[in-house]
Amino acid sequence: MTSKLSALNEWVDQVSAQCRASRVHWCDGSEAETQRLIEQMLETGDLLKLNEQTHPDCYLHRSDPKDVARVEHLTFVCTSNKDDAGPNNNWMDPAEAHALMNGLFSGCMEGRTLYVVPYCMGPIDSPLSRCGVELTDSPYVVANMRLMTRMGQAALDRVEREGTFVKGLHSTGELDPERRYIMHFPEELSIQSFGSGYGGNALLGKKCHALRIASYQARSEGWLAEHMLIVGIENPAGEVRYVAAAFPSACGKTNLAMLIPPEAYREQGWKVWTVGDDICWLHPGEDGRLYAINPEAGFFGVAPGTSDKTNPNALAMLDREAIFTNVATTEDNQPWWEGLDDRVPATDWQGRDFDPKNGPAAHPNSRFTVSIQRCPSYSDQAESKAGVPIDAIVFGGRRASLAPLVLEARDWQHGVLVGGAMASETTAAATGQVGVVRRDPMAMKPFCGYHFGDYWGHWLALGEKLTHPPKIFQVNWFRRDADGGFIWPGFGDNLRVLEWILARCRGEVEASETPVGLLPADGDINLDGLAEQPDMNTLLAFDQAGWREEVQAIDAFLQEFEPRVPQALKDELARVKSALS
Ligand code: SAT
Ligand code: MN
Repeated sequence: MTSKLSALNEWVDQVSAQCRASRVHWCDGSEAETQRLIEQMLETGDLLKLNEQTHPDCYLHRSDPKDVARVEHLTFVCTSNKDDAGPNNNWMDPAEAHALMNGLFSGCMEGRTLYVVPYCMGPIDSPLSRCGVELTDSPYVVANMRLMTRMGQAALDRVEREGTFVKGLHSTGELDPERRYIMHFPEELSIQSFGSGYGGNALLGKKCHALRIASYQARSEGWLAEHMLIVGIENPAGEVRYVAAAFPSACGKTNLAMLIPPEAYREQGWKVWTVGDDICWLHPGEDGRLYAINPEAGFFGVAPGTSDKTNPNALAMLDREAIFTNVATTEDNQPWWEGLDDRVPATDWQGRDFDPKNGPAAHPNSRFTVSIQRCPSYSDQAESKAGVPIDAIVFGGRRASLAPLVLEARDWQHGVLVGGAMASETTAAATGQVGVVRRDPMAMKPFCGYHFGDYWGHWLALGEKLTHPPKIFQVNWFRRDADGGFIWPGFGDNLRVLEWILARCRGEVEASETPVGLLPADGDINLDGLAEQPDMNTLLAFDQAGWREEVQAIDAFLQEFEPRVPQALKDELARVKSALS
């Protein structure tokens, strides 16, 4: 393999010399390789074995306590023209960034093994998929990449065949937050990440490749790389319709992607099929529809709050062959997190004896990594080369007030405004304050690899090419009452909203018009079988005064992206504004 002179071999040689790696290991993705890596990590303490009886082949990783989330302030997009990165990204001049990173990488792998991790994002034989190679000194990253991507020999064969691939270089360095950078060079299709071992900072196939670099690549190639789950909804007639839905990190994408229908729905024959829970690549098909693939092969899900009640499918897949990061453990060494059940943990996420005075036992952003094939609702279309046809695109945020339970955009152009104006309360998935409302267009604020103005322009242009575009909706599961409690039950009951959405897509149900979009008419959201009737008047209220303020805020937000905001988007906002006045 190493004798074949290729761009890949040259790059591996150059990096291994620069980092002074002690060994180079080309990953084949085999079971035997994984077993060797795991044994080695058990020896070094990188992994701890969990209870073999209750959780066979499950491991716990405790990260450095200062390395537990994505670091948006240390994440850069390095384009030759600063304006191309846009106000939505931190920017650094590519030459400056390379000089900085060269300094950090120089000699950083002395005594360490450099792993060459070839991976494919998307079904291995799909023309919609794209490959990458991550060079890393972290065996934990290798083990996660094996679950999260199609990693190993087949991906390497495709890389050699195609010649082009995304080059990712990663080192945990000294895990020093002062020497930590996640750099993207979209014009070079490359990523360099130093100083963190955490998920989105280190598993480069995920946010770095499949969103930041891919969004940039998708723009020039005529497709979209989005922060969306993909779910198939099967009705009692046995027809499956696919929905792609964007929510910011830690807003329930994993739960929605594998929800269990309410009992009354199950009895009628409704089923839910999981294609993906985080990232979606959308390509226009020859029939004028939009087709989606999930570039990933596994889940990197938020553990806290996952329970038999909120997500039984997730629990079912987490009792075997999973890696847990920063969860707590029980006395008999089972993984545990807040919201799982009422047992009292023995050890917290930092390995200390559990003491509530130290805060939650599991880190609020603790995670599980598991193959999608272990999911009981795994879709038989998840490996489809052509992708699945999308009927509806859903944008969701976490908003205590104003945003109704569900709202339909009038058309694609209005839908782009609805997505572009999305706002949500921040969560523990990124370092920083939690619970502050911030604009998060299409849930892509941390992930769009180029200027948002150009991105919206690309969305609009793509929509024009679709003769059968999906309908676009906005949802909000997180409305709160005067006492601060959630009004909508959420979880499995979200299917009630998806049912309305799909009925709208098929023209089976009317909706009532407001200046900000279409709302369900009274009684059109099916509440049969709900123990408690939620306050639908509040959930579906149209608050004219509140929306007037909101459009002012949206207007001010869009201004930040001038002069690159598409005229059509401004026209759309002007239309909403005048309808509101
Ligand atoms: O960024 S991660 O992929 O680690 C998780 C997330 O924030 O969605
Ligand atoms: Mn995500």
